[in-house]
Amino acid sequence: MPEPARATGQRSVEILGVPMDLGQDRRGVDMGPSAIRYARLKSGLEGLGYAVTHLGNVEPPIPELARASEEVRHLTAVRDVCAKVAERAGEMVSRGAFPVFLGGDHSISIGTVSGAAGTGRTGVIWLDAHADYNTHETSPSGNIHGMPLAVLNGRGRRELVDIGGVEPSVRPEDVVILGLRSVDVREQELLHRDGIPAYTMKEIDAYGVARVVRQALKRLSHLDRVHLSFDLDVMDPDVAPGVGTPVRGGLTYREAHLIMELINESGMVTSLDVVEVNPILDVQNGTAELAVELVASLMGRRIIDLPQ
Ligand SMILES: [Mn+2]
Repeated sequence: MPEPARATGQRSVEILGVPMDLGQDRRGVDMGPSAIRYARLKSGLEGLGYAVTHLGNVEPPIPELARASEEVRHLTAVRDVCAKVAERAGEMVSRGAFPVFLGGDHSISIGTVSGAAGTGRTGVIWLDAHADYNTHETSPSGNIHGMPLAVLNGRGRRELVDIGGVEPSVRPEDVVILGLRSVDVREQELLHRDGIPAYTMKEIDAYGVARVVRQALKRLSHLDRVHLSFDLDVMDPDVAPGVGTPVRGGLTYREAHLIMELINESGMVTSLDVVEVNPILDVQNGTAELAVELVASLMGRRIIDLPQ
């Protein structure tokens, strides 16, 4: 297994789209990968020194053809797609590339994270307004995009938990949630029971984003690989209107850039999801453009290059 690729330039980045919209109710996130590519993700990364390869998409069935009459909506289809994504993720990591996965709704992370974790112990930063820690038993909606972090921690339907070959895919001490501001009651119970640390918007408001991010990263400093799962709904809807499940009171433009820059400086992140961009709800592709800008900060863009 090669050294994990870090966000330091001069490495290869591989981009895989997963236009999945089966994990939730609103159409449009299936166009997320196109919108993000159209916002010049590839040239942005090339400008930072990366060799960038498009790997195309893992295509889910359209909702009209997927079997919907399951207790957990579209369970079989989501499972099949995530299993394929996990396989691709494992290959990308094994090649020594830095994988970037474009969603699609957040259910794709069941595949991306479990696939990365199949190659070695992997931590997770879950940047999200929601905890995504429901199971089929606690979920008010039955939508899988509200479940992926619980699944990765071994909770929920077996068909999902066993994807990627390592069970559970992650350990509670290897996970942090950042930007949280909307949690269901039973979901909160599960988070407490499993001891998953969550840094909410309250902590960010009270202590400032830099302190919170540094503390979160310190919790993961024992790890060699960390996956960043970036749900655009962590942003305030004023700056990122094109998401399926907006919640007021999110990150500002500047806070988000600072988070990405601090994560870059840590050199810890080795793979990335960009999920929940919904062009139908967006304004002139602004949310996808914001996503690309933030990915550039994560991957090393600086306002100015200072001599060392
Ligand atoms: Mn999410």
